Amino acid sequence: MAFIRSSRSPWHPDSGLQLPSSEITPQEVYASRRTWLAQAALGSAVVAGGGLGALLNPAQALAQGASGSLVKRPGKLAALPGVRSAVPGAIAMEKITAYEDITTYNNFYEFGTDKSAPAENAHTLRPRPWTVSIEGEVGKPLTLGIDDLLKLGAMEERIYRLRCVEGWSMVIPWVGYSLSTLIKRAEPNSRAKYVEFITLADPKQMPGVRSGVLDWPYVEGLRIDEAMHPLTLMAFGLYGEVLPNQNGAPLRLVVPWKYGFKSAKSIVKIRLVEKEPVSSWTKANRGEYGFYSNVNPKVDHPRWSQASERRIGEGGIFTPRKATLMFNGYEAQVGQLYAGMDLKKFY
Ligand SMILES: Nc1nc2c(c(=O)[nH]1)N[C@H]1C(S)=C(S)[C@@H](COP(=O)(O)O)O[C@H]1N2
Ligand SMILES: [Mo]
Repeated sequence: MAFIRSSRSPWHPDSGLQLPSSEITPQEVYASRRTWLAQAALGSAVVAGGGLGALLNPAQALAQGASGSLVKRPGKLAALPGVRSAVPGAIAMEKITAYEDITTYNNFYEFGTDKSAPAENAHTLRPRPWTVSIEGEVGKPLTLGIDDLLKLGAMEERIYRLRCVEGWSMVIPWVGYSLSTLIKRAEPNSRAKYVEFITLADPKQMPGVRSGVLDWPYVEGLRIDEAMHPLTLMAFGLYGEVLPNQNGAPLRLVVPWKYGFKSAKSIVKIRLVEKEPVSSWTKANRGEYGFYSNVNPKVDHPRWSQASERRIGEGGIFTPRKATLMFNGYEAQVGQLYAGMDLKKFY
């Protein structure tokens, strides 16, 4: 049974989270408030010493001190221990999508192209044992096992919007740490301008890779500054528990300001490279899926508008669509990465 212990509980002035009041007892609220006050002091100390000061406002600084998961664990999979709060700006003030929706409406073409196929088929994926190698333009090439990867950084809960290029979205409470924590270990050299992510493509575990729908393995890429941005998450879990297979177990990328396909699942290799990597989706259709693929309501997909989105789990076809936000709502944090770039050309 997970308790709600966080600065974002209902008394918090800018809480937008919809926590059912039945889940919060007065004792928990009291305990939470004390934790919050204690952690707030700690939070500002961390902030003063860290490199993130410029991104902070006071409410965010307080939020940074939260400890424990904001969401109630579904109790389906193993809990991830020691979950703490997020980096500034990493909590969407919106209703969190239900676990059921997050885990049954998926894109993971290695298990089939229907939205329900990953949940139905991904039981054959074996998330253990698992290794990830980091290679290329690095001083210290590394291969790490999943247990070492889990211990490499402090586990943070980050409630991010996920916006698929197809026009739907969710709000997902991921658990993980900044990708930069992992990449720094390999000591990238000055030629490391981009990062390429290579995912598992094993036909024995993944029936979909026998189809030619994409060029396997699924490959994605980021510019090095995008990869090192504090919001870029190496996710190991969601809803306080390890990742369900269909969501990219045992570890997947989450880049919240880009269309969902940039967030590669079930990663086995990370390569630091000099040239812009060609992702599987760009290879499949260069005109429709660019390297940057930043969420942008003003740049339409060739076949549909990107101005609005359908929030999964919130109503049916008669429910009004939500306006899509520039950089998926993370413009304050990431906008400066693209200063001076023509975002219509570099989509
Ligand atoms: N390896 C791999 N990663 C992938 C995909 C995929 O098909 N294979 N689909 C992408 C797309 S299009 C989206 S929208 C997100 C969906 O993540 P979710 O199912 O956890 O919501 O995963 C991305 N990562
Ligand atoms: Mo997507």
